[in-house]
Amino acid sequence: MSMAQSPEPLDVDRERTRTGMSKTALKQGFLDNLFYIQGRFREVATPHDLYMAAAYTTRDRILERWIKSAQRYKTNQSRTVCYLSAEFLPGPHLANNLVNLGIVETATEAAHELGLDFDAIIAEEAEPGLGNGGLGRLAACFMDSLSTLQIPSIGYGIRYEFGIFDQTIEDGWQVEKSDNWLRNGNPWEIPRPKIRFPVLYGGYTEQYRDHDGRSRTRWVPAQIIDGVAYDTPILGYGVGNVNLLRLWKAEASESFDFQAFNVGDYYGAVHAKIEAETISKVLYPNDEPEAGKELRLKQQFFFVSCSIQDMIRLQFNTVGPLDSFAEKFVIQLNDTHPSLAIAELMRLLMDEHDMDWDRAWDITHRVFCYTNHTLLPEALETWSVSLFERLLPRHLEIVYEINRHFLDEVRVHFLGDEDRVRRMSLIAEDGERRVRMANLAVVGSRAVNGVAALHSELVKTTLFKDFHDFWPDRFHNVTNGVTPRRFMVVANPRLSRLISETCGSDDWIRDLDRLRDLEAHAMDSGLHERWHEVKIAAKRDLAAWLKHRTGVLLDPEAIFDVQAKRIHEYKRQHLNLLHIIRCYQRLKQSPNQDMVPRAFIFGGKAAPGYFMAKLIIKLINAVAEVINNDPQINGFIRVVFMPDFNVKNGQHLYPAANLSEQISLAGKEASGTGNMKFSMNGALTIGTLDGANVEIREEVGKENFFLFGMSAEEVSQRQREGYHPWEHYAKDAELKSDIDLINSGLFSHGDTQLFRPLTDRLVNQDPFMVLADYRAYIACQDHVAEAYRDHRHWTRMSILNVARMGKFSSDRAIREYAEHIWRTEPHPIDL
Ligand code: GPQ
Repeated sequence: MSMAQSPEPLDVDRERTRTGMSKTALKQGFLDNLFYIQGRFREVATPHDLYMAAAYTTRDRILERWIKSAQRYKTNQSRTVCYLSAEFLPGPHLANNLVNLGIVETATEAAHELGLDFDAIIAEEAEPGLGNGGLGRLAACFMDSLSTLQIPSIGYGIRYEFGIFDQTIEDGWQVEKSDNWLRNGNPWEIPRPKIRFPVLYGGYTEQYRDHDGRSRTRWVPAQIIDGVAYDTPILGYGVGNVNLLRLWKAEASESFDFQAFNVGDYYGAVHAKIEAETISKVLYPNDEPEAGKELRLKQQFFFVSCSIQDMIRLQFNTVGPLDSFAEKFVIQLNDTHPSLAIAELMRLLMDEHDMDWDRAWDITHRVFCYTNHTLLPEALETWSVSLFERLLPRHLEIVYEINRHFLDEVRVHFLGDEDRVRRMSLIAEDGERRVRMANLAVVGSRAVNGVAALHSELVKTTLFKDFHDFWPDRFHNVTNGVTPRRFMVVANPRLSRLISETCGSDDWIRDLDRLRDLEAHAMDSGLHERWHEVKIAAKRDLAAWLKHRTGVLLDPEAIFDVQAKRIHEYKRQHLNLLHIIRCYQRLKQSPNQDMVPRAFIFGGKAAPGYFMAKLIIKLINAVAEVINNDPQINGFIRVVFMPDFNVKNGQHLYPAANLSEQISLAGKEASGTGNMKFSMNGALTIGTLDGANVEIREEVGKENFFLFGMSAEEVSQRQREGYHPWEHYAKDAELKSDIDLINSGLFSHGDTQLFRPLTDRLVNQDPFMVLADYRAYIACQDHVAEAYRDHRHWTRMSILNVARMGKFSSDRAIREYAEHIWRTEPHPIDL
């Protein structure tokens, strides 16, 4: 039974005493939960017991609002945004929920009076790592903003039993450990064992005639698996609205099991259970390139099928007939991973709900919208037709039929242009036939958007040029944003307090444009002093954290120069490394030079099968080992790799950074969102004109941004002309000596071959033009160092960066989706 069917109105007074917000109520709730849920008394409670009691006490207070929201949404028949995403990276819930409930101070005091270490309780929570990086974190920021903006919504995804691996560093290499995040239980989720849908795979299709004599298709599957809903409440900031993150867990279908039992195959039945459960077992740890694995396609269809069936159930429960499905729902596809939903909705409408093709297509293409997150060709999903057919025979028929209708239209519009038809087809015919998921997503959606202005432009002019020629109005831009609740209020309470005091209100937390009020104080020396103190305090905290975990000691007075993101060649961590090696060589050559001390901090995971990315991690650690232990360097520069960068650990990083490294090759990073998180916390950016960097620079002013490198246009021109990296290597003596130093074996205990694959690739191919941008990068870094010497000027730039970050709130992004793409309205739930 869904919570939307709660039979009686709430007894508000009873709820208030049970879930009150006063300190006394919080203390009582906490002790009750420790006793009745954890079965513990104070003296024997473990830190984990204390965390669970705190989590349940917080959840109790959210549930009241959740049920109210569900009731209201149901009676209002409100239009609902369904955000389909194979990844969600919400980060630990407790601190964020306390912020959104507005009870951080009360809870801190309550904990203090109970003699508890509040920070330790918060730190106890495991990271729900159900995503790889930016795409999954964006989904979580959007969920926060949807609730805060009071827009009814459901996030649909997979409840992976194992999320993104935990990264440890051993002998400088990344080592992956499985992430058993559910080991100690998950107090935030509510299982809904009765919200369960069958998901079909394999088998064949057959034609039959229904009682009206119409020809119909039946899919006879070879396997049926159940998806069971697990719900996590997503509370908005300072509002009564609570939306739903509904994640599906795969279980063996009981009806299927029985068949095995009946023939006495008990062992086989249990085996089928295990096989069924593998579907939601583990997240694929590839960030951008696709693995193309059968299990991945099964996962995608699994969550998509459950989600569409759930929406149809909700449609019947609230509005009624399916004709208004596209008015009741809008489905946002977070990249192509859920784009099978287009074929699945068609199948359900036609095969299960008796619609003809035209009516079903009319609903389908009006309900879907698609966000593209990459232009990298290797990251564009395609599935071989033979695999697709084996797993989803009915969906292949539907894809062919969509394609036939679509290509007919193209042929009418572009008479005789068969080349164009070939390019636009949903099926790639060169070599092994493959289904192009991006083409399916564009054809099946009424709106397509990129994630930053530059990216959306490139989407129209390169990747989807043919589609843009055909349907110019279908294409939009919505620049990404991040939630200031998580990345400012939760991560950086000191800065948040200072901003609220300076602006005289905390309204900026829900209206980030209000940060502009800081500009009036940008020259105020009192503010400068406190701004500096806040940053230094965060740097001390980070230094202590890193010392404890890596043994490396950083000087809080040094520039904290941070690059934290997935390790990928296009993001160019190795360009950063070349600068570090340059600083090292300079210091070795003239030890007495007056260099500004720097701490180079890296964080990020490499896909386990991405050899070059793993070698980059090894090189970072190898360079760190030599520099940190060189007595001549004497701590002037330090290099450290933060192990296991994730949402939780990132919260230590953003507040402490002085310099944010956003140095991807122009045209390659669709948006980036770390760039926004750093800048919101007062870091200055060194970056290329890529992704959202372009707009960040526009907002903060070019005098407050360290720009270097080729533009996207210059990049494509250079590539057209023919790019020869070895010419840079041959001509630039410093560049040559930096690369030669890597090859000398200095960083690898004399092994001159270890890093050869990396240096050879740079000198011979350099697909991301590291060498072409090297000189400009070094020069720009020299400007950074000079600028840092002028503390007053630096602090002013830092304040202005924060003051001008309003645009990059995910609230602004969601408002744009709501207005231009979804056409949804807020439905406030009063407190
Ligand atoms: N992104 Cl296609 C991912 O994190 N994973 C992916 O599979 C794809 C894209 C990122 C992209 O690289 C960043 O530039 C964006 O800021 C981010 O998605 C969110 O849009």
